[in-house]
Amino acid sequence: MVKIWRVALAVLALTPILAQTLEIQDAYVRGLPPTQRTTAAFFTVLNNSDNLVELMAGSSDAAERLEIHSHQHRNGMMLMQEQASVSIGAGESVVFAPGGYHLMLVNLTRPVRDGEQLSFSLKTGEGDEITVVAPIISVLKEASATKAHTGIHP
Ligand SMILES: [Cu+2]
Repeated sequence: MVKIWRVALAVLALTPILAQTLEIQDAYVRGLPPTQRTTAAFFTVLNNSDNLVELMAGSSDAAERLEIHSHQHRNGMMLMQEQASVSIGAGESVVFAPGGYHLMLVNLTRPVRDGEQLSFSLKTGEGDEITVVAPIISVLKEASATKAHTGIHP
């Protein structure tokens, strides 16, 4: 029993700290016709650590740059605003979803075809980086209620 415990500790010690801190769930990238230069990625981020984490955009080989955006309703208009970072409290999660926070992939360097995969990274204020491999799902397959609310752009 003691021996097994030691092995478990050794495995924990080898696990990258970031993997224990941030967990990305249900990630997908919106698939669009090849004429589109920009798309968005959606996911849920869990902060499993005991500290507040500042989440920031990383990079992707499928786009020139990544930006975190929020949506705000102001005077009946919906505005997208770039966010330098998103704060995630200890033990809390933040949902990136159509109509809310989203990760914009700006100036796509390749088509985002339904059924394929794409990788992008996210960074933390501490300088850690986490890479996410996400499926591309055509905008035509997203819930119709979501599309009616947001149009082709997130
Ligand atoms: Cu946006």
